[in-house]
Amino acid sequence: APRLVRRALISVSDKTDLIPFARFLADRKVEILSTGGSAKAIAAAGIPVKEVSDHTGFPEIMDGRVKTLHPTIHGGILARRDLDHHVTAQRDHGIADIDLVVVNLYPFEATVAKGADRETCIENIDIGGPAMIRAAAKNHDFVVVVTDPADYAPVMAEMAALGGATSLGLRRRLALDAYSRTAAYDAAISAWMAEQEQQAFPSRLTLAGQRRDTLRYGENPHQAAAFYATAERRPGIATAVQLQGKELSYNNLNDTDAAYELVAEFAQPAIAIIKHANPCGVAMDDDLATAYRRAFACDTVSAFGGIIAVNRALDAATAELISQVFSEVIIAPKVSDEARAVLAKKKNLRVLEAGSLPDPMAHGLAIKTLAGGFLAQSRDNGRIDEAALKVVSKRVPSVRELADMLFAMAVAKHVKSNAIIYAKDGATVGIGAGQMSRVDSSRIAAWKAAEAAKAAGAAESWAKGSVVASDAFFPFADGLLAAAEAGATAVIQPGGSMRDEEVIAAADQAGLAMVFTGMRHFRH
Ligand code: 93A
Repeated sequence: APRLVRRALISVSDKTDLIPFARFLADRKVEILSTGGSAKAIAAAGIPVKEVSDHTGFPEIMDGRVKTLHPTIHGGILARRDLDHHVTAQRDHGIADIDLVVVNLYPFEATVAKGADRETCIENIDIGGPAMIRAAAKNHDFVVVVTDPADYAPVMAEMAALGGATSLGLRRRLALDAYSRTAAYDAAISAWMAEQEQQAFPSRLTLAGQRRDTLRYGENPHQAAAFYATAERRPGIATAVQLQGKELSYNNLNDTDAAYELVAEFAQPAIAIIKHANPCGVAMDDDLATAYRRAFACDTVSAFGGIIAVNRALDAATAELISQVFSEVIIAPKVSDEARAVLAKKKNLRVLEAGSLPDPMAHGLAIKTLAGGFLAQSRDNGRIDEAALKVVSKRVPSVRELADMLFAMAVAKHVKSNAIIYAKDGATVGIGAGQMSRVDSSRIAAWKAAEAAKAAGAAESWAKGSVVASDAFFPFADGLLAAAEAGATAVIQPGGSMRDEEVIAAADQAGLAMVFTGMRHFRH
C-alpha cells in the first residue's frame, strides 16, 4: 500500500542532484535529518534541516565513525508500523518514524582506484551507511531506500502523483537495488583485502557469491581455485551433497555440472557421460540401465574416467553397470540404499546426491572471465519448441526422425561449438565437438560413429539411419553433405545462413529431411 513520507534521513557522500531533491521534500513538509557534510550542503541552500546529532541527542564521535549508529535512527527505520509492541517501544524510547532513507556510501571503490594508501582505504569503508541502507531495505513494507541519485527523479515523480506517498512496488524495487549495492560494496572490500593479502585469486572473484569450498588446485595444479555458490540457489551442483569418494576437483565440478545440466533436459530416464566438459555419450530410454548401456556404446574409449549424470534416482542395477568402468564422479537426484551399497565398493568414486534436477528453463547468470574483466550473460535456457520447427526440405521428417532431432539438438546445446551430433532412437551415436570448422566437427562425429560401430562388431556405421543436429547453421553445403555421406537421413539446424538456399538444395538432392529451429546454441 502507498506510504506517506513524513521524515527523511539524508546522508550522502556523492551530493549530485541532492539540493533539488531536498528542496522537493522540504516543500512537501517532509522533515529532513542529515549528517555533517550533507546537512551543511542542504542548509547552505536555505533548506530546513536537522542534524542527526540533534535528533538523537548524541554527538558524532571518532571522526564520524559513529554518527548514525544509534537506536533512535535504527529504531526509526526498522519499526514495523503495524505492530503494537513496536509502536509502544518507539513511544517508550522517543523514537520517531524515518520513512525515507537517502544514503550513498563512502567512495571506497574510487578511493582504491585512485591508489590511495591503506589507511585512507580503510577509512573509506562505510559502516553506518550500509547499516541504514540494509535496515531500510529490510523494512521496505514501510520505508523507501534510495542509494543512487538517479533514483531521486522516480521517487519525486511518484510522491508527486500519490500525494507525498510511495508505492510498495517502487519500495521493493529500490530495496532490491539497495541490497545489490551493499553486496557489491562488500565484494569490492573483500577483493581489495584479498589483493592486500597477495591472494589475487580466489577471493577476488567474490562477485556477491559465497565461497563453498577451497579446492586443492584449479584446472591445472599451478592454479589456485575455489568453488563459490552465488545467491542464485539453483538446484544442481551447488546444492549437491557428496556421499562418498575423493575430494572433488575443479575439473570434476565443472564436468559434473555440465553432465547434470544436460540430463535435466530430458523427461525420460536419461544418462550422460562427460569428458572435458563435453558429452561422449548421451541416451534416454525406458530405464537408466538401458540408457547407460547405449550412452556408453557411443564412445567406449572416451567413457573411461568419465563423469556420469542421471536424471532419475540411481538404482542398484545401473550402479552395478556403471561400476564396471572406471569413472570419476556420479551425480543423481537420489541414490537408492542398494545403489549406495554397490558404489561403496569403489572407495574413490565420488558420488553426489543433488536432491533435485536443475531447471533447464531457469534464468541465471553465466560468467566468463577475460583479462581484466568478465563477461556476464543470461544462461542458455532456450528450448526448441516442436511447434516452431520449420520443415524446409521437400521430404517431411518421420515421427521417429523428429523425436531424434529434438533429442540431438538438446544434446548439441551442451556440446562445445562447433557441435555436430548424430543420434538414433534417443541415443547419441557420434559427437563432434569444439572444432574451428563445422565440416571438421561433422567429419569427426561421422568417424566416431563408424569407429564405435566397428568396435562393437557392427556391419555398418552407427550414423547409418541417424539424424544430425548442428548447434549453428551450416554456412556451406559441405558439412551437410558429410552427414549425408555418413548415412544420416535428417538434419536439424537453426538456419539463417546467407547460403540457406544452397544448403536446402543439397539436402533435397541427398534426399534428406531438414528442419530449421531459428535458435542457435553456441557454447564456448
Ligand atoms: O563512518 S561511518 O561508517 N559511521 C556512521 O555512523 C555513518 N553514518 C553515515 N559512515 C557513516 N555514514 C556515511 O557518511 C554515509 O553513508 C555517507 O556516505 C556519509 C555522509 O557523510 P556526510 O553527511 O558527513 O557527508
